[in-house]
Amino acid sequence: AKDPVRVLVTGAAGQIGYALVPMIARGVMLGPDQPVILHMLDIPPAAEALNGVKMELVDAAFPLLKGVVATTDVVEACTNVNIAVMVGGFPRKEGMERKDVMSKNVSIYKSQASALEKHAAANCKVLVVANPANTNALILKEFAPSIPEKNITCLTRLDHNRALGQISERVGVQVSEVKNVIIWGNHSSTQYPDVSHATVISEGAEKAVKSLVSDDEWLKGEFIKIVQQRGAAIIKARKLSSALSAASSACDHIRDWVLGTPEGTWVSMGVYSDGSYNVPAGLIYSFPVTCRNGEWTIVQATYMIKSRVSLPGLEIDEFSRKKMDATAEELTEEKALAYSCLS
Ligand code: NAX
Repeated sequence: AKDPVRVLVTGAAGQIGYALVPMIARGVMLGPDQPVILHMLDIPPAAEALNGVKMELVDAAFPLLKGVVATTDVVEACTNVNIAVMVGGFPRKEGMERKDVMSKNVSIYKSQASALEKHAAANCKVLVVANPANTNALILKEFAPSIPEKNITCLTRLDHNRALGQISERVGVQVSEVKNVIIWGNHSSTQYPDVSHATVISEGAEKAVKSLVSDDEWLKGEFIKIVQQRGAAIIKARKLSSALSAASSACDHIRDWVLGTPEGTWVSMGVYSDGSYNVPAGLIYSFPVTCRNGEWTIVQATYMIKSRVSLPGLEIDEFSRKKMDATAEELTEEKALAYSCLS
C-alpha cells in the first residue's frame, strides 16, 4: 500500500473547507488508491467549529483517511505536509478599503510562507485559493524563497471549469466533450476567458468552438462577461459565495498537477510568469499549462505556425492581446499595492 500523503487545508472551518475536506478524504484529489492524512488549520475564533469538522470526518469513516490534525497552530499545521491548499484569508467586508484587505492578507501569507518553508516536506506543492489569490500566492513565494517557484500556484481552475460549462450549454454537448479553453491572468473580473483554441467533440469529430458558435459577438462579449461575473451571480443566488465548485476545482487543479493532464489537453493554472506570451515576468498569472511527472509547463507560443503542421503553440490575436495585457496590468498594480503594505 502507498504511504499516506499529508494534505494541509487552511481556513478548513470555512465553507470551502467544509466541501473540500471530504473530497480529499474520498480520494477525489489524489486518487482512489492514495491514503491521506488531513491537516486542518483555522484561527482561534473558529477552533470549536474546526473541531466539529474533525468529528464529522471521523464519523464519515473514510477508508483512505489515515489521520486528522485539527489545529490553530501554524507550525503544527504545516509540519511535513506534501500538499498545501491555502483557503484561509481575510475577506473583504463592506466599506473596507482595498488596501486594508490587502494588508491583512499580506501579513497572513507572509507568516504562513515562513511556516511552510521551515516545516513542510521537501517539494511541497502549494495551491492558493484565498483572494486575492494571485497576489497572495506571490507574497507566499517571496517569503518562502527556498520553496521552488514552480511549486507555488493559485486557483483559476474554477474559472476554467466555468468556461467549459458555458460552452457545453451553448453548443449542446456534454462538458466532458469540451476542452482547451484558457483563463489568462488574474482570478478577478479582469480575467480573460479565451476560446480561440478550444474544441468540442461533436458527432465523433473534434471541432473548433469558433466554428460551432457562429455568433462571434457572443464569444467576445456575453460569454466572457458571464465567466468573469459568475462568482457574483452565485453570491446573488445563494447569498453565499461558491463553495462546492471551488472545492471541486481545487481537487482538479492538484489532481492534474500531480497525476498529469490527458494527452492533447491543457488546463489553466496561476503560475509564476517567466515572461511567456509577453506577460511580465514575476507575476503569478494564469496560463494554459500541461502537467507531467508532477510538473507543469506553460503551453508555448510558437512563431512557426505558418507550416500548418500541428505545433503545440498558440497564436494570439489582437483582441486577445489587449485583454491579456489589461489583466496583467491589474496584477502589476496589485503587486505594487501588496508591496506597499510590507513597509
Ligand atoms: P469562509 O469565510 O467561509 O472561510 C474562510 C476561513 O478562513 C474561515 O474559517 C476563517 O476563520 C479562516 N481564516 C481566516 N484567517 C485565517 C488564517 N490566518 N489562517 C487560517 N485560517 C484563516 O470563506 P470561503 O467561502 O471558504 O472562501 C475562502 C476563500 O476562497 C476566500 O478568500 C474567497 O474569496 C476565496 N475564493 C477563491 C476562489 C478562487 O477561484 N480562487 C473561488 C471561491 C472563493 O471565493
